[in-house]
Amino acid sequence: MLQFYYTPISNNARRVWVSLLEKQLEFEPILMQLNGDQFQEDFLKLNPFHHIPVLVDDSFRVFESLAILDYLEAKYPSPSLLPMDARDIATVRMIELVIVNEFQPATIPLLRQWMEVPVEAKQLEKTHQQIATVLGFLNDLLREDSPYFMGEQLTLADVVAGTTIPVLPMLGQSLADYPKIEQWCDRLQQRDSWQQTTPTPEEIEAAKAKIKAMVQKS
Ligand SMILES: N[C@@H](CCC(=O)N[C@@H](CS)C(=O)NCC(=O)O)C(=O)O
Repeated sequence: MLQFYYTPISNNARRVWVSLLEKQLEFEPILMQLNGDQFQEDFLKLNPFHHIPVLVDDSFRVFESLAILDYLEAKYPSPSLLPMDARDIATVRMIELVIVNEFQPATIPLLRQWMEVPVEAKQLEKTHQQIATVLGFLNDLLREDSPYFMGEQLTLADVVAGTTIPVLPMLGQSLADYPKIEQWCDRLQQRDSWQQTTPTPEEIEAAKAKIKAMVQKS
């Protein structure tokens, strides 16, 4: 059976978790505390960079969340989370990479602020600009008459962006200026896979100290 190493408050892990659920795969969830357990010898054999998520499928292990999503799609193609058309495939990939390379790094100052770690006003202004650029880009790609980025089909674009963007209101960034994004977030939240993987307030509270240590290092 597939083994999935994760922690509940990780967006990087949640996108894999949602995909496993959407594909209705059986898997064994292995909860990591990230309190030092990621440096244990056995775990370092799975991922020498000591990060979750990790997926183990028989004798094969894969880490890096986007690589895991590619593996799941290729090995377990039904239901598919990728479109067929060349432009659509490229758009899905572009959204995934914008989230990972542009959006996630831009939110670190917001995480610091949320943890009551001092952040310079200039840095916050830059953060808000970067986030506005990402939100504008996503908002333009969503259509009023389609539930998801690729129309009726839920794809990895929704999975990756839709497990990351909804944290913004918790970090003090309203989505009110982006009604299509707000509606899309609400729509995703109605899916079982989103409901099952939404961190509870208790899990968020318990994770705060770890997040604080992480943002202070970054
Ligand atoms: N690029 C990696 C990032 C993974 C990552 O940063 N995971 C964090 C949790 S969100 C982690 O395991 N941190 C523990 C550590 O670095 O020791 C991916 O997409 O899978």
